[in-house]
Amino acid sequence: MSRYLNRAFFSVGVLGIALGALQGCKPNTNTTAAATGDASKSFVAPGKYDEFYNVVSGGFNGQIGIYGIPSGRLFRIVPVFSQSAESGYGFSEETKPMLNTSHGFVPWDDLHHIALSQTKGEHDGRWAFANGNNTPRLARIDLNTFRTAEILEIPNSAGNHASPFITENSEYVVAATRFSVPLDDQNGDVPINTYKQNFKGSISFVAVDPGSGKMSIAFQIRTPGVNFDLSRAGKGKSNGWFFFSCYNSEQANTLLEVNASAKDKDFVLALNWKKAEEYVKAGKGKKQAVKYAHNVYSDANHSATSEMITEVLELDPADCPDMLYFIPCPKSPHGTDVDPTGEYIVASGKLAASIPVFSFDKIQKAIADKAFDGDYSGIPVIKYEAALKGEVQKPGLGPLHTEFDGKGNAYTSMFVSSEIVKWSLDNLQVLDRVPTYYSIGHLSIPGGPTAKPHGKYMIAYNKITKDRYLPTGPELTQSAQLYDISGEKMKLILDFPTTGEPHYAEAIPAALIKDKQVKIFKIEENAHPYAAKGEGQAKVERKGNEVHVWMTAIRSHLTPDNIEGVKLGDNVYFHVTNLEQDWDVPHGFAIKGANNAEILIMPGETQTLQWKADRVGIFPFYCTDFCSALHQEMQGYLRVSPTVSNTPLTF
Ligand code: K7E
Ligand code: RUQ
Ligand code: CUA
Repeated sequence: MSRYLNRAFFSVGVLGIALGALQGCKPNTNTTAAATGDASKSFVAPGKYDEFYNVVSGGFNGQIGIYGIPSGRLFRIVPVFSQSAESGYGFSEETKPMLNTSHGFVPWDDLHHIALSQTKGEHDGRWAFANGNNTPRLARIDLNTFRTAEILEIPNSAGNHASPFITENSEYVVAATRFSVPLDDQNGDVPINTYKQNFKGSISFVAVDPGSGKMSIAFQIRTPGVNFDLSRAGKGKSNGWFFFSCYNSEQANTLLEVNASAKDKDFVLALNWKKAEEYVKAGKGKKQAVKYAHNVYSDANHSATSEMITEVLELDPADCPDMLYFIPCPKSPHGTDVDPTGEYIVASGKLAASIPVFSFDKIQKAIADKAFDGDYSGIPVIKYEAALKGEVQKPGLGPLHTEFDGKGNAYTSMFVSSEIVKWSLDNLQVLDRVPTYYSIGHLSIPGGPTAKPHGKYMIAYNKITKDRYLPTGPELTQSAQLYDISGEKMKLILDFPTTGEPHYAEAIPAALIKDKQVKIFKIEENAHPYAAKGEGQAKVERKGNEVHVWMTAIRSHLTPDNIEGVKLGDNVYFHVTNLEQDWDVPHGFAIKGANNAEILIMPGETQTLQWKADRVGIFPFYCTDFCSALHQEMQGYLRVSPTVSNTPLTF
């Protein structure tokens, strides 16, 4: 969410109280005991491992950061929707197709949420899913390689924010659009003020293949033109349902900060997806012509393919009764979270003074009794009181997101009052509160969204970091804070910087994935068409004005290392195979005038760097990753001659 949200609070004045003092986002600046913490609880001695891997969204850097908990140490940046000059992802010929979309090559996105795969409501350590909020996309990251394995574009969407929330057996990840828009197969050239007639919302159910993890859009549900914000799947007793927060039930198309906050209540949408599956089986779906990209990376071929898909199956709620229900929810709900038992649905109205907690049992009863308050665009609206367990009173200002410790407690982040509030799911009483520095967005407890949270730690992802770190010009580092939640009181134990702007994160016990990591790719299994599986296979060939180099890398030389006969204007493709079969021995490759960054090649892998011969002369190339005492010797030369020259191609 926007770091400027609190400004909206002031201009709208919805809370009707003097919040001006908070404008600097420093409600708790007496940096004494409360602001510092007992760092010894986060200490991981040199040479020791962390207890958890933390998979952290990178926001507008389009990447994911992998950190250790409790140390807060950064292990890896996984590029997902962004090109990475460090690894060559999105620059190499093999990975470029990953960033294909119906709009062409889109090498950036805004990544907000993480969902780790689950079996029976618990983490199974196979995949992480992440959303692209800008050009609507979903990604799957393989937790054995920590690489992006798949990217699926979402049609009929424009801002994939309510995504990628996952069902308890990873049957589906959802993707609901934040912006309602005219449908893709209609002429979108309509006046914006015809929003109410022409703009629609959509929720995609993306099926996950239980074996390979491959994603496909099973069906889409067309909805009224609200804005979907966040979501969670039901679990346990509520498995089979999804809950979405929606704002802008006013269906405003301008000045949303005022016009989308006009009504006292927006909605939580309760969606019965088992019912939706039945409707699909019964043939209620209609095929709609659309266009979206599906990109898959193959570890055997060491390359990605991109396919354009032209159809989606659409369910219209008008043909599908008993599938969708709206539940009124105080002003502009943001997070919607489901407790570990699946009974409680917690919705956080950013502009509301209390937190409503809905009961799944009561929702079921309300549906059976038809305890409705009319409808919204033909969808029944359940009476607020009929669905409500109760409200958490005076929790703080600007509730956003809630996580659970599995011991009957909930923890809600408060953006405006910069704090985390712990409360009891049983009696809805506030039990404790701690300041965050400052303006917290998401919070995360390892296993917090599963049926079996691990408790112990809680991490706050803050939007503003003034005065917590050495300053670095106008832009300050992003900041996370780690709390010990093993006792009754929450205790701050660490500040750690993060990259990008983290939104959600999910941590998983190290034991679930640490011993399953891929260490090398077997050279004999390398099915890349340009692999040179030994130095004897190294060669250079010309195809028109393309020059293909089958190159090998092994400590400490590149083969071939002298190439002549390249002509001005040629496109040179360096297909570099790393012949090493030892863990942690990548080689890198770059050439002067690198127009496509560099590539980093893992043992047994082949990656291709395209390079344009833009002038006559000698061009050095070399290994970019320090690989042995003779790393600096791992180099070569390429000669570029004029177009008319007779220099033969030699290597
Ligand atoms: Cu609250 Cu995009 Cu999940 Cu950020 S959203 S905070
Ligand atoms: S070399 S160890 Cu450029 Cu001194 Cu790096
Ligand atoms: Cu290979 Cu440095």
